[in-house]
Amino acid sequence: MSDYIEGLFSRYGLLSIYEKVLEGKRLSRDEGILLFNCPNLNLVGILSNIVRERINGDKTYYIYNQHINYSNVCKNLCKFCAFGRQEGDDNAFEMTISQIEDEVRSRLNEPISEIHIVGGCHPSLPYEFYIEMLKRVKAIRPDCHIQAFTCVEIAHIAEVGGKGVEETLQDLMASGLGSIPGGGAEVFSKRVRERLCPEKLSGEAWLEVAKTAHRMGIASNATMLYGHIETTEERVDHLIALREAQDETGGFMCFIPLSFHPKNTGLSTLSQTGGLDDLKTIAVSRLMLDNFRHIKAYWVMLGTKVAQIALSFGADDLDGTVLEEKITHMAGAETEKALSRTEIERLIKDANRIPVERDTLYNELS
Ligand code: V47
Repeated sequence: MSDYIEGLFSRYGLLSIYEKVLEGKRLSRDEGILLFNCPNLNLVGILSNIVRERINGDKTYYIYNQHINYSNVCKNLCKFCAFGRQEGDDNAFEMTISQIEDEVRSRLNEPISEIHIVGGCHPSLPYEFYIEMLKRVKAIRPDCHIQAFTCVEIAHIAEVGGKGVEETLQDLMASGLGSIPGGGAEVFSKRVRERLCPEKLSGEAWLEVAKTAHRMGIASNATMLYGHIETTEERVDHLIALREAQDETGGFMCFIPLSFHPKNTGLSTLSQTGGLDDLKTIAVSRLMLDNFRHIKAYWVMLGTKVAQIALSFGADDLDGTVLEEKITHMAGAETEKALSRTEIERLIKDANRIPVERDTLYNELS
């Protein structure tokens, strides 16, 4: 390391973290907070890039996927969400199974490997709807992996069916569920949840659903919604709770920090996160989550420009082609709604990384 860089690490109190990162040692809560508070983004980026390249080299993963949001009707109505609606509201929608089938059929000519299905916690859709939806999608595209229902939805579907989480997961798996996306984690802090989403599943319960799934052999992702009212300490505690859960089960594939989009939400007076916070959050996540293999820069929320730079700040995954995303765009995102395979590959190559198309479980496709 040059004297100049060493001087900088020393000036910002990061020398011991640098040594720990080189030795592959676990970082503490205080070190996580120090990294978030470090005003020199480049230094945090250098540290995160060491871990990124040690785990994934130059590889940058993406997937050819399709998103389906089957309904925005939700009993939780979280303050940060522009997507959820009460039953009967003007903009409320719920797709019928045959509309969902049509949406899947409309892209049969594309080499999609994953169908990502999420919605609100609908108060009146019956248990059988979820089972039937999976079965019909799987019947049309048996080759596709279905990643569906956040841990919050799984707990809700279980409640609707009057069943336990394990039995519900067994039923969903038997109907075509392959894995679980990372949404609904928000920030686990009780303080934040009481203020922003008091009706929602607690952080502890979210983690319990994820760990139950992992023990049954169902892999899942994890997210953190940042850039609203959470403190730095609450971000770090969220990451540590995920790290501890991962120590127990090893079932998380990927972590996705989600930048808060305030438009049309109950928090619309807040500003959107800046590129600096976005990159630092990705970098610190990479450094704290030493037992997660993948960190995703979700371009739908970050925009393609920040997502591309994030590939040097810890991220090794760009998600995918995504078409018809509603959750972020209803919250005012002005980012693209879909990217072609060529566009994603160009973004990755221009960042001097190697594009690798993957399936949901991170098997490399040719
Ligand atoms: O659970 C809601 C978040 C999530 C807003 O697992 C918002 O690979 C920003 O989890 N601004 C859904 N975020 C999206 C999600 C996801 C996306 C892509 C890939 C994966 C994966 C998971 O979006 C929600 C919530 O945490 N959200 N409202 C908002 N205004």
